[in-house]
Amino acid sequence: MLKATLLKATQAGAKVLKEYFNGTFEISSKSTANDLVTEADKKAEAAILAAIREDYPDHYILSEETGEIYSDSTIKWIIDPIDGTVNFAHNIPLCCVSIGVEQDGEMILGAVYNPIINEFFFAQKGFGATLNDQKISVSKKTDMSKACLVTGFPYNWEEMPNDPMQVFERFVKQGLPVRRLGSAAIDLCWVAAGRFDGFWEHNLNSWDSAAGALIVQEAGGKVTDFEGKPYRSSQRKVLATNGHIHAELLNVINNG
Ligand code: 2AM
Ligand code: CA
Ligand code: CA
Ligand code: CA
Repeated sequence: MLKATLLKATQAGAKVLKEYFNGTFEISSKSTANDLVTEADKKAEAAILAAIREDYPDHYILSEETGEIYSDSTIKWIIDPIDGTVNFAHNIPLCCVSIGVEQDGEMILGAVYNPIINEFFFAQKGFGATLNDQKISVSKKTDMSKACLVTGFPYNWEEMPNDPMQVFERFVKQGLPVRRLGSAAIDLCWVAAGRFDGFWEHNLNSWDSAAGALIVQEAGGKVTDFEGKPYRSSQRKVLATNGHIHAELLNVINNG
């Protein structure tokens, strides 16, 4: 069963995070000095892939450190072995395993587990979202001026529409609290749990958002790109809210 395999794979990855957290491990840089990968990312990924392969040897896999393992299966596993690697490398307990399962282009299962503070988020399409087996819902806030928001910034800075710094500035200048945790998957789950009312980020990869986006939707929230189009795992720009303040946030992102 897909769900059982997802849970098993998430636990296998999380076990590695827990073992390595606060310890000593090898850290290397990828594209830039702060584009990090640690021994733990690789070990967690290996454990996750082994758990999936044991049950489904021929499913399509997309995982951050390994890349794409192509197959013509309709099931695609979208994996971030550690989301929040920079936090992890600095002993900041905001990091997680994030695994989403997509079928024919639609997210059907998502799990995000932060084993350091023991928060396990899960969603199955049509069955709601949970945190440690308790049902969760997005916030009820309808007034953007009272919202608490979270965002993340791209690492490889480049010219792009809706310049991230200007978008950030527009919200901050309106006096809104905007947080920056450093893990997009956790940001999304915290929107799902109603801690934040909205999240946006400009340049995400599918493994950052796939599981979290389904968790937000199943918690009653809304996830789109910056044009307001429904979430697809391939999109780079992601806006996730409780639904009530979605249009207002889109407006600030696009128009100032
Ligand atoms: P990661 O920890 O898996 O790399 C926060 O803004 C998000 O950006 C996180 O989900 C983080 O995922 C991702 N991120 C961190 N460093 C990055 C980099 N150098 N390039 C692209 N994404 C990065
Ligand atoms: Ca990374
Ligand atoms: Ca990530
Ligand atoms: Ca990662």
